[in-house]
Amino acid sequence: MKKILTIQDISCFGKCSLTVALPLLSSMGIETVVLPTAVLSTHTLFKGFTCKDLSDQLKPITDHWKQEGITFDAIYTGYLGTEEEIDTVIGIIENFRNENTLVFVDPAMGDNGKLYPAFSEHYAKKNADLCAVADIADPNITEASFLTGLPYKETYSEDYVKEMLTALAAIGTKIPILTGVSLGEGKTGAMGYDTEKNEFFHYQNDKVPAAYHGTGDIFSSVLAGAFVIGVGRTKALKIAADYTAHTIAETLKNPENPWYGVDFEATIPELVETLKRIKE
Ligand code: PXL
Repeated sequence: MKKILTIQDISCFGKCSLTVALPLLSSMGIETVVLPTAVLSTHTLFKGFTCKDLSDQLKPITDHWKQEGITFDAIYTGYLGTEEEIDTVIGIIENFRNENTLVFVDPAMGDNGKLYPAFSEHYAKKNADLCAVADIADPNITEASFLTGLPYKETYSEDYVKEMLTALAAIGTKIPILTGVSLGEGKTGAMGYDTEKNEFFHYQNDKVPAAYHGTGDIFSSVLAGAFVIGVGRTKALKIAADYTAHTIAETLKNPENPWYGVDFEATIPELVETLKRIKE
Protein backbone atom coordinates (compact mmCIF):
# COMPACT_ATOMS: atom_id res chain seq x y z
CA MET A 1 0.00 0.00 0.00
CA LYS A 2 1.29 3.50 -0.84
CA LYS A 3 1.95 5.74 2.13
CA ILE A 4 1.50 9.52 2.12
CA LEU A 5 2.38 12.10 4.77
CA THR A 6 0.12 15.12 4.77
CA ILE A 7 1.16 18.27 6.62
CA GLN A 8 -1.54 20.86 7.31
CA ASP A 9 -3.74 22.24 10.10
CA ILE A 10 -6.73 20.60 11.77
CA SER A 11 -9.70 22.91 11.66
CA CYS A 12 -11.83 20.93 14.10
CA PHE A 13 -15.07 22.19 12.56
CA GLY A 14 -15.45 23.36 8.98
CA LYS A 15 -14.62 20.58 6.50
CA CYS A 16 -11.20 21.58 5.22
CA SER A 17 -7.50 20.74 5.48
CA LEU A 18 -6.87 17.53 7.47
CA THR A 19 -10.52 16.67 8.09
CA VAL A 20 -10.88 16.48 4.29
CA ALA A 21 -7.47 15.10 3.29
CA LEU A 22 -7.47 12.17 5.72
CA PRO A 23 -10.84 10.61 4.79
CA LEU A 24 -10.35 11.21 1.05
CA LEU A 25 -6.82 9.79 0.82
CA SER A 26 -7.76 6.82 3.03
CA SER A 27 -10.78 6.07 0.85
CA MET A 28 -8.44 6.10 -2.17
CA GLY A 29 -6.60 3.18 -0.57
CA ILE A 30 -3.55 5.17 0.51
CA GLU A 31 -2.13 4.89 4.05
CA THR A 32 -2.36 8.47 5.30
CA VAL A 33 -0.03 9.77 7.97
CA VAL A 34 -0.88 13.20 9.38
CA LEU A 35 1.30 15.96 10.76
CA PRO A 36 -1.02 18.64 12.20
CA THR A 37 0.62 22.07 12.18
CA ALA A 38 -2.04 23.78 14.31
CA VAL A 39 -5.41 23.06 15.90
CA LEU A 40 -8.12 25.62 15.15
CA SER A 41 -11.68 25.61 16.49
CA THR A 42 -12.90 26.28 12.93
CA HIS A 43 -11.33 27.44 9.68
CA THR A 44 -10.42 31.11 9.51
CA LEU A 45 -13.52 32.27 7.66
CA PHE A 46 -15.49 31.91 10.89
CA LYS A 47 -15.29 34.88 13.26
CA GLY A 48 -13.49 34.39 16.58
CA PHE A 49 -11.71 31.13 15.75
CA THR A 50 -9.14 29.81 18.24
CA CYS A 51 -5.73 28.60 17.09
CA LYS A 52 -3.08 26.60 18.92
CA ASP A 53 0.14 26.56 16.94
CA LEU A 54 1.90 23.19 17.00
CA SER A 55 5.12 24.29 15.25
CA ASP A 56 7.26 23.24 18.20
CA GLN A 57 5.92 19.68 17.89
CA LEU A 58 6.89 19.14 14.25
CA LYS A 59 10.57 18.39 14.86
CA PRO A 60 10.12 16.00 17.84
CA ILE A 61 7.39 14.09 15.97
CA THR A 62 9.41 13.74 12.77
CA ASP A 63 12.62 12.93 14.72
CA HIS A 64 10.74 10.03 16.30
CA TRP A 65 9.58 8.82 12.87
CA LYS A 66 13.19 8.92 11.65
CA GLN A 67 14.29 6.82 14.63
CA GLU A 68 11.55 4.32 13.78
CA GLY A 69 12.72 4.16 10.15
CA ILE A 70 9.36 5.39 8.85
CA THR A 71 9.35 6.43 5.17
CA PHE A 72 6.79 7.87 2.77
CA ASP A 73 6.00 7.47 -0.94
CA ALA A 74 4.68 11.01 -0.99
CA ILE A 75 4.52 14.20 1.06
CA TYR A 76 1.54 16.51 0.57
CA THR A 77 1.45 19.92 2.21
CA GLY A 78 -1.59 22.19 2.52
CA TYR A 79 -2.51 25.25 4.56
CA LEU A 80 0.39 26.23 6.84
CA GLY A 81 0.49 28.95 9.48
CA THR A 82 3.64 31.04 9.48
CA GLU A 83 6.82 31.74 7.53
CA GLU A 84 8.90 29.83 10.11
CA GLU A 85 6.58 26.87 9.65
CA ILE A 86 7.24 26.92 5.91
CA ASP A 87 10.99 26.63 6.64
CA THR A 88 10.36 23.78 9.09
CA VAL A 89 8.24 21.96 6.50
CA ILE A 90 10.92 22.40 3.82
CA GLY A 91 13.38 20.83 6.31
CA ILE A 92 11.02 17.87 6.86
CA ILE A 93 10.69 17.37 3.09
CA GLU A 94 14.49 17.39 2.71
CA ASN A 95 14.84 14.97 5.62
CA PHE A 96 12.34 12.39 4.29
CA ARG A 97 12.64 12.77 0.54
CA ASN A 98 14.45 10.22 -1.65
CA GLU A 99 14.60 9.98 -5.44
CA ASN A 100 11.16 8.29 -5.55
CA THR A 101 9.25 10.54 -3.16
CA LEU A 102 6.50 12.62 -4.74
CA VAL A 103 6.34 16.07 -3.16
CA PHE A 104 2.94 17.72 -3.71
CA VAL A 105 2.43 21.29 -2.48
CA ASP A 106 -0.93 23.02 -2.26
CA PRO A 107 0.05 26.60 -1.39
CA ALA A 108 -3.37 27.19 0.20
CA MET A 109 -3.52 30.87 1.09
CA GLY A 110 -6.31 32.62 -0.80
CA ASP A 111 -9.09 32.75 -3.34
CA ASN A 112 -11.04 35.22 -5.50
CA GLY A 113 -8.08 37.61 -5.71
CA LYS A 114 -7.61 37.85 -1.92
CA LEU A 115 -5.48 36.18 0.74
CA TYR A 116 -7.20 34.32 3.62
CA PRO A 117 -7.57 36.53 6.72
CA ALA A 118 -4.54 35.07 8.55
CA PHE A 119 -1.99 35.86 5.78
CA SER A 120 0.14 38.76 4.59
CA GLU A 121 1.71 39.32 1.17
CA HIS A 122 5.07 38.55 2.73
CA TYR A 123 3.80 35.13 3.83
CA ALA A 124 2.44 34.58 0.34
CA LYS A 125 5.86 35.25 -1.23
CA LYS A 126 7.50 32.90 1.28
CA ASN A 127 5.32 30.08 -0.06
CA ALA A 128 7.38 30.29 -3.26
CA ASP A 129 10.27 28.67 -1.32
CA LEU A 130 8.04 25.66 -0.68
CA CYS A 131 6.84 25.52 -4.29
CA ALA A 132 10.52 25.55 -5.35
CA VAL A 133 11.05 22.10 -3.79
CA ALA A 134 7.78 20.63 -5.13
CA ASP A 135 7.39 18.01 -7.83
CA ILE A 136 3.82 19.22 -8.19
CA ALA A 137 2.25 22.45 -6.88
CA ASP A 138 -1.38 23.32 -7.54
CA PRO A 139 -2.17 26.97 -6.77
CA ASN A 140 -5.38 28.62 -7.91
CA ILE A 141 -5.06 31.82 -9.94
CA THR A 142 -5.12 34.01 -6.81
CA GLU A 143 -2.32 32.04 -5.16
CA ALA A 144 -0.29 31.85 -8.38
CA SER A 145 -0.51 35.60 -8.80
CA PHE A 146 0.80 36.18 -5.24
CA LEU A 147 3.56 33.60 -5.84
CA THR A 148 4.72 34.95 -9.19
CA GLY A 149 3.86 38.67 -8.95
CA LEU A 150 1.83 38.39 -12.19
CA PRO A 151 -1.52 40.24 -12.11
CA TYR A 152 -4.66 38.44 -10.94
CA LYS A 153 -7.28 38.27 -13.69
CA GLU A 154 -10.85 37.03 -13.69
CA THR A 155 -11.12 36.95 -17.45
CA TYR A 156 -8.12 35.73 -19.36
CA SER A 157 -6.90 33.79 -22.37
CA GLU A 158 -5.07 30.47 -22.58
CA ASP A 159 -1.87 32.49 -23.08
CA TYR A 160 -2.28 34.05 -19.61
CA VAL A 161 -2.63 30.57 -18.08
CA LYS A 162 0.50 29.39 -19.90
CA GLU A 163 2.40 32.52 -18.83
CA MET A 164 1.39 31.85 -15.20
CA LEU A 165 2.49 28.20 -15.47
CA THR A 166 5.81 29.21 -17.00
CA ALA A 167 6.37 31.68 -14.13
CA LEU A 168 5.54 28.96 -11.58
CA ALA A 169 8.01 26.64 -13.31
CA ALA A 170 10.65 29.39 -13.04
CA ILE A 171 10.17 29.30 -9.25
CA GLY A 172 11.29 25.66 -9.42
CA THR A 173 8.16 23.48 -9.39
CA LYS A 174 8.63 20.52 -11.78
CA ILE A 175 4.93 20.23 -12.65
CA PRO A 176 2.92 23.35 -11.75
CA ILE A 177 -0.85 22.91 -12.08
CA LEU A 178 -3.10 25.97 -12.14
CA THR A 179 -6.56 25.24 -10.74
CA GLY A 180 -9.91 26.95 -11.23
CA VAL A 181 -9.00 27.67 -14.84
CA SER A 182 -11.79 28.30 -17.32
CA LEU A 183 -10.84 27.81 -20.97
CA GLY A 184 -14.35 28.27 -22.39
CA GLU A 185 -17.80 29.58 -21.60
CA GLY A 186 -19.37 27.52 -18.78
CA LYS A 187 -16.24 25.41 -18.30
CA THR A 188 -13.78 25.04 -15.45
CA GLY A 189 -10.83 22.81 -14.69
CA ALA A 190 -7.08 22.90 -14.46
CA MET A 191 -4.02 23.18 -16.68
CA GLY A 192 -0.57 21.84 -15.91
CA TYR A 193 2.91 22.19 -17.36
CA ASP A 194 5.31 19.28 -17.33
CA THR A 195 8.68 21.04 -17.40
CA GLU A 196 10.69 17.88 -18.08
CA LYS A 197 8.67 17.03 -21.20
CA ASN A 198 7.97 20.70 -22.00
CA GLU A 199 4.27 19.85 -22.43
CA PHE A 200 1.09 21.56 -21.26
CA PHE A 201 -1.88 19.38 -20.31
CA HIS A 202 -5.39 20.26 -19.19
CA TYR A 203 -8.81 18.99 -18.28
CA GLN A 204 -12.08 20.93 -18.33
CA ASN A 205 -15.57 19.97 -17.22
CA ASP A 206 -18.87 21.84 -17.01
CA LYS A 207 -18.82 24.51 -14.34
CA VAL A 208 -21.33 23.91 -11.56
CA PRO A 209 -22.70 27.38 -10.80
CA ALA A 210 -21.77 27.59 -7.12
CA ALA A 211 -18.67 28.34 -5.05
CA TYR A 212 -18.11 26.65 -1.73
CA HIS A 213 -15.36 26.84 0.81
CA GLY A 214 -13.08 23.80 1.12
CA THR A 215 -13.38 22.66 -2.49
CA GLY A 216 -9.72 23.52 -3.11
CA ASP A 217 -8.71 21.10 -0.37
CA ILE A 218 -10.95 18.41 -1.85
CA PHE A 219 -9.50 18.91 -5.32
CA SER A 220 -5.90 18.86 -4.02
CA SER A 221 -6.37 15.81 -1.82
CA VAL A 222 -7.87 13.76 -4.66
CA LEU A 223 -5.31 15.08 -7.15
CA ALA A 224 -2.41 14.21 -4.82
CA GLY A 225 -3.94 10.76 -4.25
CA ALA A 226 -4.40 10.15 -7.98
CA PHE A 227 -0.75 11.06 -8.66
CA VAL A 228 0.37 8.76 -5.83
CA ILE A 229 -1.67 5.89 -7.28
CA GLY A 230 -0.01 6.69 -10.62
CA VAL A 231 -2.98 7.05 -12.96
CA GLY A 232 -1.20 9.50 -15.30
CA ARG A 233 -1.31 13.28 -15.20
CA THR A 234 -4.38 14.05 -17.35
CA LYS A 235 -6.41 11.25 -15.77
CA ALA A 236 -5.40 12.56 -12.33
CA LEU A 237 -6.79 15.99 -13.28
CA LYS A 238 -9.99 14.37 -14.57
CA ILE A 239 -10.56 12.31 -11.41
CA ALA A 240 -10.01 15.32 -9.12
CA ALA A 241 -12.03 17.79 -11.23
CA ASP A 242 -14.96 15.41 -11.85
CA TYR A 243 -15.11 14.40 -8.18
CA THR A 244 -15.07 18.04 -7.03
CA ALA A 245 -17.73 19.11 -9.57
CA HIS A 246 -19.93 16.11 -8.70
CA THR A 247 -19.61 16.88 -4.98
CA ILE A 248 -20.57 20.53 -5.49
CA ALA A 249 -23.58 19.45 -7.60
CA GLU A 250 -24.71 16.98 -4.93
CA THR A 251 -24.26 19.61 -2.20
CA LEU A 252 -26.46 22.03 -4.16
CA LYS A 253 -29.29 19.48 -3.99
CA ASN A 254 -29.19 19.54 -0.18
CA PRO A 255 -31.51 22.37 0.93
CA GLU A 256 -29.67 22.48 4.26
CA ASN A 257 -26.18 22.55 2.78
CA PRO A 258 -23.83 24.39 5.09
CA TRP A 259 -22.05 27.55 3.88
CA TYR A 260 -18.71 26.43 5.32
CA GLY A 261 -18.07 23.32 3.25
CA VAL A 262 -19.39 20.70 0.82
CA ASP A 263 -21.00 17.30 1.42
CA PHE A 264 -17.97 15.30 0.27
CA GLU A 265 -18.86 12.52 2.72
CA ALA A 266 -21.87 11.67 0.53
CA THR A 267 -19.81 11.24 -2.65
CA ILE A 268 -16.91 9.14 -1.33
CA PRO A 269 -18.56 5.92 -2.66
CA GLU A 270 -18.40 7.32 -6.23
CA LEU A 271 -14.72 8.18 -5.81
CA VAL A 272 -14.02 4.65 -4.65
CA GLU A 273 -15.98 3.27 -7.64
CA THR A 274 -14.04 5.47 -10.09
CA LEU A 275 -10.73 4.19 -8.77
CA LYS A 276 -11.93 0.59 -8.80
CA ARG A 277 -12.84 0.92 -12.50
CA ILE A 278 -9.40 2.37 -13.28
CA LYS A 279 -7.63 -0.51 -11.53
CA GLU A 280 -9.69 -3.19 -13.36
O1 PXL B 1 -9.39 25.49 2.97
C1 PXL B 1 -8.18 26.07 3.27
C2 PXL B 1 -8.03 26.37 4.73
C3 PXL B 1 -7.39 25.46 5.53
N1 PXL B 1 -7.19 25.68 6.84
C4 PXL B 1 -7.63 26.81 7.42
C5 PXL B 1 -8.31 27.77 6.67
C6 PXL B 1 -8.51 27.54 5.29
C7 PXL B 1 -9.19 28.54 4.49
O2 PXL B 1 -9.71 29.52 4.93
O3 PXL B 1 -8.74 28.88 7.25
C8 PXL B 1 -7.39 27.05 8.88
